[in-house]
Amino acid sequence: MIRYLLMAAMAATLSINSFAHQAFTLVSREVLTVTEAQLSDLQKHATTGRVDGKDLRFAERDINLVVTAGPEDDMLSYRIQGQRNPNIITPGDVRITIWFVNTDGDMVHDLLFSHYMVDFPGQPDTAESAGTQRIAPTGEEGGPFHGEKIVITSNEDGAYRYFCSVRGHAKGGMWGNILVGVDAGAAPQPVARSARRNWSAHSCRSTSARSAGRCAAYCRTASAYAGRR
Ligand SMILES: [Cu+2]
Repeated sequence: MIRYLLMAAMAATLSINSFAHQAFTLVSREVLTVTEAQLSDLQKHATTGRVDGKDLRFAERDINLVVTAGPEDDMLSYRIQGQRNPNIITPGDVRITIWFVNTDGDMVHDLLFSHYMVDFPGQPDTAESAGTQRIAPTGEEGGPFHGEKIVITSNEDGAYRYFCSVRGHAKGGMWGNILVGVDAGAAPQPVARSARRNWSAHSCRSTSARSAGRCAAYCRTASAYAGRR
């Protein structure tokens, strides 16, 4: 009986995955604790992107990033290569290893990647996102810091976002754009022309996803785009 239930559960999971659209897949996750010195060492070995205004552009398909959250004077933001919430621009079919470190003294943060392309509500929808778990704050000045090392791979070219799912954080500005295999020039807001084709490929077109109400807001945006074509 238990075996039967297990199989049924597995079948249900598989059928969900068959229509779910995840922009990124989480390949691995590893808990991390780093001192300030280790953090700066990690930063020295990260892949260097080309900074161009708000854009942080990478030529590699295999990228190492160090992402920190919440310096005390600007808590609801990320820093990558010294840039605040940069647009991460990568080639298609990318694999990104991320050392996410919470340098905030008293707030929990996470780092999620998804196809979220509407304004963030107080509590963002985390369905179909991939990223870290919520990481505890330092508690003490100067660390050691808590974090997570994750590896994610892109599933489809497109314009996506990274954000913090803690209530109020993304709405408060804790998010950025990530463009995979599409070049939108400056900040892609709204989604750049070249990325539009990805809307139609999205699972919101599937009745099951729509009726599950998983991405209603996303679908509204998608049809708004379709209407403007
Ligand atoms: Cu946060």
